[in-house]
Amino acid sequence: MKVVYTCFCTDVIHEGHLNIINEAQKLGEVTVGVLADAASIRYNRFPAVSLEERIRLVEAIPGVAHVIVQNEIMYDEIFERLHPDYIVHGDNWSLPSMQAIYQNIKNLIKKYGGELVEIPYTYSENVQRTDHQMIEKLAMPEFRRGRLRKLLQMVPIVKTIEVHSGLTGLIAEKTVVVDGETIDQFDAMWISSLCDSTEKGKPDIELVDMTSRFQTIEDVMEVTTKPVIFDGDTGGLTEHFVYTVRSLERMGVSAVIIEDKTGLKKNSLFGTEVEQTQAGIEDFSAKIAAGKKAQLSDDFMIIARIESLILEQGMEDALKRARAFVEAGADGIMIHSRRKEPDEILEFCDKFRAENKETPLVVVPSSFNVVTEEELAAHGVNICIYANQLLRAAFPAMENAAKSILKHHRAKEIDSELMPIKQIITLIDEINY
Ligand code: SPV
Ligand code: MG
Repeated sequence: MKVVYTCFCTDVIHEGHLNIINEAQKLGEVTVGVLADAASIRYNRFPAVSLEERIRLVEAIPGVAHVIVQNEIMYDEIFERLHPDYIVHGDNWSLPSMQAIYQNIKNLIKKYGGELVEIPYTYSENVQRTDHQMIEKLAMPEFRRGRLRKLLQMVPIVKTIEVHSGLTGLIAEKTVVVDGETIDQFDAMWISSLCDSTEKGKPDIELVDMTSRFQTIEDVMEVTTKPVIFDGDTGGLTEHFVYTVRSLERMGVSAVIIEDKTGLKKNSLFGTEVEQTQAGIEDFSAKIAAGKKAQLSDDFMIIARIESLILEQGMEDALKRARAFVEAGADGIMIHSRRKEPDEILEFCDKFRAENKETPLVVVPSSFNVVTEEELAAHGVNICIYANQLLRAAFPAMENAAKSILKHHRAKEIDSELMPIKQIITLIDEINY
């Protein structure tokens, strides 16, 4: 019997998959690989059902002899293990990620032998509808909210990018980078107070009210599926914070991060150049505890952000606060710094991890941007937030376009640096009905 292999990365079996198995069966004994969670997240999308359920779905297809787990997107381990005579795959190779997979299979066939059999992809109305339903499920508040906790179990570090609008949400949702045989994308989105305020031409001093901040969340959520972490500033009055927690939960936000400051909050990257007051440990612990008590869902997270290093209060103060805030019920700790080097952040992480192995750690490497995700993960960091880069990328590009038009009294000179009109009018998917 010939060894025939195909890999599925899906939550639902539709006629396209059945067609692949049908064709594969004609070639020999069929083994199906089910792509593991961590690999699915990087390549395609977050799985809406567990690996065990996905295995059971595939096992139930007539004509499937064996089901195994494919741990990596690339096929190296599969060739080493099975030496397949045939790799059966849909012929939808147009995306850069698919091109990388195609090249990988071709290279492995050169090394191990075997043959790639391409099956015309089934583009039926039913298949497209099933695909859209799978994506829509991920966007539902109940499902989206719990995704951050699941991600924390699945990936070494949750890569989070700042978004402040529907458009930036789409960038976070859809940007995939293929680097050789590595495929990568962001896991989650950060609704930054700095960027949300700046986008509205306002200072980052809790001036933009919650109703307006919630509208930004809605704008983002309407066009995305990835989990949202909300920058809750100081959380405001405890009496107000408990309402914020409920609203965020209801919207499907996964976590709020509140910082231990009181009075007029200014952006942390000003550090001690401006007057800022750190909240007392007891008061801030009470705010966390009140939020946790008000929370109704199990999966929402309240993360406490410690400003001791920003306000030059020292490492011991930061650690003391971390202990107290975890004790008060915080589901995670964010530690911040505005130093160019990551030393004090890494020192905090090492010291915190020495006494606490479980509580997720969050870091925002805006100033200490030399540090890599891998280094952070090695020091026990679980969530890395790129807190303002999309907004900072957009502003100089827009200002440059404005200046060029003023200088040349026409728009021709800047046009080559702009997105083509055809591309912008077709950028947004329309709903077909
Ligand atoms: C934000 O993005 O609004 C933050 C992070 O709070 S920082 O600007 O570094 O304070
Ligand atoms: Mg902020």
